[in-house]
Formats: sequence, C-alpha cells, structure tokens
Amino acid sequence: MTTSMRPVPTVEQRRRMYELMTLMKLTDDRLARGIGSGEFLGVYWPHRGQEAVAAALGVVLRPSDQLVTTYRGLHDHIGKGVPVAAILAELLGKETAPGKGKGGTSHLAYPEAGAMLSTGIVGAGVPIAVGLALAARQQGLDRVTAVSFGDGATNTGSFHEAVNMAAVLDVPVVFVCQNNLYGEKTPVERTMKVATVAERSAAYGVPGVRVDGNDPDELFGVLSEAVERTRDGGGPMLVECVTFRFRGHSFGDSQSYMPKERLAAAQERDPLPIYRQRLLDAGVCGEDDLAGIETETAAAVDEAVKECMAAPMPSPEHLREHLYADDRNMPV
Ligand SMILES: Cc1ncc(C[n+]2csc(CCOP(=O)(O)OP(=O)(O)O)c2C)c(N)n1
Ligand SMILES: [Mg+2]
Repeated sequence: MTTSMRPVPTVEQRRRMYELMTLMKLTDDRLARGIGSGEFLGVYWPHRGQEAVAAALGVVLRPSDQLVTTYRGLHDHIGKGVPVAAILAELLGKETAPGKGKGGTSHLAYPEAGAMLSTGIVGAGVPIAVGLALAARQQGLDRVTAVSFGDGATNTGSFHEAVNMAAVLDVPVVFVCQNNLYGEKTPVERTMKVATVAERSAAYGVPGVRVDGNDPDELFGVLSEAVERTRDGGGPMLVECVTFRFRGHSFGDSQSYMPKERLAAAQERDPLPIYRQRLLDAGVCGEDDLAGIETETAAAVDEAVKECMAAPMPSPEHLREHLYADDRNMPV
C-alpha cells in the first residue's frame, strides 16, 4: 500500500493527539520533580521523548481494543484512557490504585480502559498479547490487541516465539516497537546486527513497517492502517516507531553512557514543540486553543497528584488479599 492511501487524522484527532502528548509530558515532568525532591517514594521509568507513539496509538485504538505495555508504558496507559490519578496511585502504592498499590508502575492493569497489563520482564508482554488476541478471536469479538515494547525486547526469545505464533494462528494483534535506540545503557547498534527492527518480522511472514516515531500524523496513518488491516482479518503486523528516550533508563540514571551530542540532537526533534508549531502553521489550532490545552492539562495533573497524595496507604490487613485468584488456596 502506498503512503498516499494511508488514513489522515481529522482536525479533532490532531488536537487530541497534542492534548494527550501534553498530558503525558506533564505527568512525566511532575514525576521526575516529585521523585527528585523526595516528595514521591517510587520507582519510575520515564517515557519523555516517546509521547507521539502513545498518543497516536491511543487515538487509533478503540476503547474496546486492548493494550499490553511495559514498565515504561505510563504514556501508553494515558493514551488508552487510564486516568492519571489511577496511574500515580499505583506508582505511589496507594490503596485507591487499580491494583491496590501492590503492582507499582511495572504491573499496572486497568481493564475498564482495555489496558490489560504492563510487565517488568523484557519481552514478556508480547506472548501475553498474542494470547489475548487469540481469546478475542475465539470469542468472535471485533477487537484488536496492540502490544508495545522496546527495541531490546526484540532480542528476546519470547518476542520471536510470539510473532511466529501470531502469524501461524493468524490472530488480530499489532506489534508496536518503540525503538528509543537504547536498551538500558546499551545503544541499539551494539545489540542487533540487522539495521531495523521492522525487518525481523519477515522471518515469520508478518509485514513490518518502520516509521518516524516522533511524528504523530505519520504514526496515525501507519498505525491506523495496521490496526484496521488486522481488524479486517489481514493478520498480525509489526510497526517499528523510531524515537528517543530523553531521560535515563530509570529515574536517577545519570545517562553518562549517552553521548551529549546524540541526546542534544534528539532533543532538537522533541515531538511536542514540533507538533505544536505544525498545528499552528497549518491553522489546525490557534495559539489560544493550544495554550488552553496546556493550562487545563497542567491543572488536571495537579489535581491528580493532590487526589493521590490524600489517598490512604493500604492497611496491613490487606497485605494478603488479591494475591491469588482464589485466596482460600493461598499456600501460606
Ligand atoms: C528478561 C529480562 N532481561 C533483562 C531485564 C533487565 N532490563 C530491564 S529494562 C531492560 C532494557 C530493555 O530495553 P528495551 O526493550 O529497548 O526497552 P526500553 O527500556 O528502552 O523502553 C533490561 C535489559 C529484564 N527486566 N527482563
Ligand atoms: Mg529501548
């Protein structure tokens, strides 16, 4: 299919992508500030720089579609419609969190919005998403499952097994690689001999596409095409979104392994200011509208933080609850 046939986002969808990216960025900034100052006690794997992928995916997927992501998937959750307060509550271990504060950011699930889980085990979400997609097909649902993971995950056995199985079983799953060019401290060129992640899918008879992961409009087109093709029975697809991680692997990492010029060049391509300017230049949104989005989003993040800080911590009697599907069979 040629690029010209790809779906183009409407004015409302473009505005929504900017709004989501702003919410993702401001949440990330607030977490960095809170953890840095000691206000928040929690672990966090920042997504700053990767907002465009999650915003486009969030706009492309239907509420009834499902998403699996990783420890770095807070932006993916926001895109899928998980309230920021629920995410923060899980990160801060509060009783009001969807997992009662027992999961942390690595294990966030919010099925009401189709956010099925995140996992801290690199590559582990990929076969789980294939299982969810298989279940949806067996139930006759018109649902697509998307799974988001990093470049490093494509070096794991579970990725290769899962893509092969999805191809053979022909299940409705879209593999979304957020290639941020680093796996922890190691640049991607030291962990892969192939030039792109996209070409790996050819080994399994699955189409693979590489796209600029900082361009929301481009991402919208490619992801829409992949998701709707899959929904229409076209089988699984792999989309490699090339982007960059502006902060350390986890909060507090000094990024000493990342050449300063490489980081600075990536920051020049920060998807937020570039998209903001594009929307202005194209007359999609006016300055007042965009400034309004930014003010309202900042207020929403403040509100979510306030709500979370006031929420109770779990009490000790809840310690052994929700650990097993059937608590009566608890081994201890
Ligand atoms: C199976 C497994 N191996 C190693 C780790 C340690 N680890 C945590 S994150 C990470 C890097 C993963 O890189 P990538 O898949 O590119 O995702 P990113 O963190 O860049 O989003 C590693 C090696 C792990 N959690 N799980
Ligand atoms: Mg990576």
